[in-house]
Amino acid sequence: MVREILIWPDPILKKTAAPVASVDDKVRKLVEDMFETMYDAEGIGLAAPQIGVLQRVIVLDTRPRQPESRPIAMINPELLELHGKTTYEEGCLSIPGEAEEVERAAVVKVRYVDPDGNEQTLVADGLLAIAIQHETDHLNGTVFVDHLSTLKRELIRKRMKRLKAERAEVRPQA
Ligand code: GNR
Ligand code: NI
Repeated sequence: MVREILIWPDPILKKTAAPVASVDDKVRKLVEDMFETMYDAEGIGLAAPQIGVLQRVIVLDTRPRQPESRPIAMINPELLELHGKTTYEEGCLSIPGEAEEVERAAVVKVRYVDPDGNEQTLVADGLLAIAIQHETDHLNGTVFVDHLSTLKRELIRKRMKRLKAERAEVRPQA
């Protein structure tokens, strides 16, 4: 099921998500909904808080720009190592139409539990490394505009306020 994606600023997007206690069918259904929602919105990643679920679950698929990649679901991801620096023009499905350069680590080592309940570790670079950091930020109540200057962030806040007002006019019941 495609779920609705929250638009920033939203109080849910500022909260810290809770660890998943056990990987059961309910979590697997959440992962399925998150992949459907991410592909529907043509994103390369999605974090559970973006659909209003405050649990530490993210999905990723950077194949549009890294063909050697594959869909990945991470439960309780933990960044173990960060190496180097890179900048990339980031966007966010919760901040539509905005894109700004953000500095991140170039390479990350991440430990997570997969939907079968098995612990995994992955070393990632390129866009996947950036997306992992962008998604783990969401689990900690942070979005990419929190890495920008106050001036840029407040301009984007105004544009999102206008976007929300326009959407409310077009879909009064939503
Ligand atoms: O779809 C997305 N594209 C993207 C581009 C550059 C850096 C990060 C991202 S993640 C974003 C999807 C999203 O909002 N995930 O939380
Ligand atoms: Ni995002």
